[in-house]
Amino acid sequence: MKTVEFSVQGMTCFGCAQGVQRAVSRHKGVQEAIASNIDKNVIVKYDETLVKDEDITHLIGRLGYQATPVK
Ligand SMILES: [Cu+2]
Repeated sequence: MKTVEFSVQGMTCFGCAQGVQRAVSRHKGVQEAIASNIDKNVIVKYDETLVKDEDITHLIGRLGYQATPVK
């Protein structure tokens, strides 16, 4: 398991964060996702044999937000 913080541009309210959190949580290999419109991020715990950072950034991108892994 790996935990990565992604900074996310464009989540302007709690509803945005909830939508991102729900979608990322449901992605295969993701154990937990916690999104915050206040911190403008989502913290994702996932199995790195099933998911890559890029899969998460693409998923969030399809929802209309720009995500970048924080190294
Ligand atoms: Cu919103």
